Amino acid sequence: MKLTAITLHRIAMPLVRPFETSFGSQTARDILLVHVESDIGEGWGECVAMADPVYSSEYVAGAEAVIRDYLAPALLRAVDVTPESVARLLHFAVGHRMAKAALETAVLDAALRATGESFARSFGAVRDRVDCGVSVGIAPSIDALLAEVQGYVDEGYKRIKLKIKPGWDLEPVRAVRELIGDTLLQVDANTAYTLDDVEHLGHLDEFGLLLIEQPFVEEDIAAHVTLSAAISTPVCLDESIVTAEVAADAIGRGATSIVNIKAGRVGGYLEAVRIHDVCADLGVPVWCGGMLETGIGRAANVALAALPGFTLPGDTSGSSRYFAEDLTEPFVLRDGQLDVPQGPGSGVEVRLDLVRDRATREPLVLRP
Ligand code: SMG
Ligand code: MG
Repeated sequence: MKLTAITLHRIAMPLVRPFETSFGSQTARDILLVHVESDIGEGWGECVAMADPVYSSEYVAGAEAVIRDYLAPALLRAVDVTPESVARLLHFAVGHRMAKAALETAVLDAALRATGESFARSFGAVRDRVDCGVSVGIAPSIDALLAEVQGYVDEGYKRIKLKIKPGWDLEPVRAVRELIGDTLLQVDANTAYTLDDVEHLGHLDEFGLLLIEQPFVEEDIAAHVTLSAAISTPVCLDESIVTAEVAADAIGRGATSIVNIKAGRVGGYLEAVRIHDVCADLGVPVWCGGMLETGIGRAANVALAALPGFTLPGDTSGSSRYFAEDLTEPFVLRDGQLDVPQGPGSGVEVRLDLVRDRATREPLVLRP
């Protein structure tokens, strides 16, 4: 396709409740949407970068700047853009995977809408509904945490994930385990621990957790090898896994026995599918992570989670867990599952009225 315009929308979406992790609390999602127009039609991508560079080095204003100044001009200059060529055309810029993923997803959406194929079919999905978990932030008290978890269990979520950090780990995990019986339970530290905490983290073994996600800093694969050998709870990498090669390496070294896949973190859905394939070849289960996406990003995540290797419930919760009103038709949890969109491209329609109402500035239109 020949791209004729790339429009960057910046919008604010209030969260239904604050979401606190080991790196801070957020009450609203500051979102960058990418809209591409081309000679074959249009498509949307959602950039998953957070407002601040605290989950990873990327942040939303930085993603917007690198798209505006470097990435979009490269795609607008190209005579022919395909979903498969986006990564190659953007390879000159180091990193910025979330920014690149948003562009690649928008191009993929446009390409598939033109042929009538869904994300799910194009990725290789094998199911039309996916099991869903929910990520529960650090709470003001154990009682508040238990009330929130009970609400999610009542809604039907198939797995609970608790955010942990030093000082908020064994006690909340014990309390939640007692509350939910044998419902699947896992924890996510978002890099908050160090090797000095290996013995302490070993006490998590008594709670029968599915996994512990990213306890140590993303560059330190070796520390995760040490922890994996020291505890029986499976270690799962999130932040560290940025390419299929890194995934294969970390698995080979015994750093991770389960992998969290987020398309934004790895530069797009094509690389995400490659990571799925590498993990499947190595017999490593994967699950779909989340970045508090609106329905636009969620549609693609749910399609990805329908691939055969995604054998654990994802952080693919219903729209109501995040927003009072979503940017698409809401994703509604039914029996702990979400339906995989089957329409062309992402299969969802963007509510342009809401994109306009929630805009924090005028859309930025970039042309060849
Ligand atoms: O989308 O439900 C969601 C959030 C899932 O916990 C979640 N994501 O490290 O896995 C993770 C975090 C990253 C974002 S925290 C602000
Ligand atoms: Mg995580």
